Amino acid sequence: MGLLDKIKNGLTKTREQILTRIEWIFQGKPIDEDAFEELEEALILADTGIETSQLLMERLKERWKRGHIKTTEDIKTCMAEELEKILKPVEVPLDVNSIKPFVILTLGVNGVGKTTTIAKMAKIFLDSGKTVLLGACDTFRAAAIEQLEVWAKRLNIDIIKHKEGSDPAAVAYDAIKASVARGIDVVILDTAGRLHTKTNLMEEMKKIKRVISKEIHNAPHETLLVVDATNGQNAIVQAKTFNDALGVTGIVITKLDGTAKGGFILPIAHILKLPIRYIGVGEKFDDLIPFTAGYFSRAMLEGN
Ligand SMILES: Nc1nc2c(ncn2[C@@H]2O[C@H](COP(=O)(O)OP(=O)(O)OP(=O)(O)O)[C@@H](O)[C@H]2O)c(=O)[nH]1
Ligand SMILES: [Mg+2]
Repeated sequence: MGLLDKIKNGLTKTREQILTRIEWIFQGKPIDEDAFEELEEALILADTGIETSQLLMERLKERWKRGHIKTTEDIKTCMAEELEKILKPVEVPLDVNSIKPFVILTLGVNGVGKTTTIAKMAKIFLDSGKTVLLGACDTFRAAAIEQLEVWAKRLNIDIIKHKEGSDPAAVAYDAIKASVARGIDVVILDTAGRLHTKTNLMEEMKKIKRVISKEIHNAPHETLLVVDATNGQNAIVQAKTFNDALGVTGIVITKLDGTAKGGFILPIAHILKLPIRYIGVGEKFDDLIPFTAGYFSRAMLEGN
């Protein structure tokens, strides 16, 4: 399956909801201001956010007034084009080539898909010829360390771990030391899924960052936040909180395959303006895909 088809497949629920709405709103009626208003409401329901939905509709109405939109097909095409314009600025691929070791600190609340995403990213880097080391900084529960170990075994790469309950920053320190000593290209640190509302846990993440930056100037080179698409608007709140506390440099959006809330990517792009590095559309290794605005927009609006 090609990348576009994979994304289309993953975005089926979101797309179906939007397309059904478009058909329903515009079917058998002339296209008028009221119809655009209804479409705006439908977008808000698809977690596109009020501000972003308004912007999108303004742009669509402008194009309608200029005579670009005469059919529902025109609406889909123009909407995909406007979506792409909003998403384009956050299409910034993660480049791990310039620095060695390139340190990635992975963050996110409970169960969003951090550990799985780390394994998928490791596979992408390995496939491009890099050496990869994992750091098990989620010491919150023993199962978390074991889970990362299972992935490392499957990928045939090393993992740095301590015992359950030990200091996550100490694991990070050892992982950095080991990656320098072993000449590793990319080191990826897993962290505990913590509630962002508990300040002491944010402090723990800050401590990890401090320890890393003392060992390698400018590290972590990527502070990567993982958010779960099924959380919709709540994922945006998480992104704001993590960004304010820790300075997020990139986002991965997981579980787009399980939700009709894919529209929440728009406020992430338009309001938070954080680079979207990858999107997750399933549980398998090759279900993590580099984000591109063009493919994503087409997958949201183009039928199969
Ligand atoms: N459908 C789907 N499932 C996913 C995706 N990414 C991760 N998952 C699943 O989400 C569940 C949680 O993933 P983990 O990687 O353990 O999440 P985590 O953030 O590390 O969780 P904690 O360590 O408990 O905080 C697993 O069952 C994954 O297979 C995705 O893109 N699509
Ligand atoms: Mg985990």
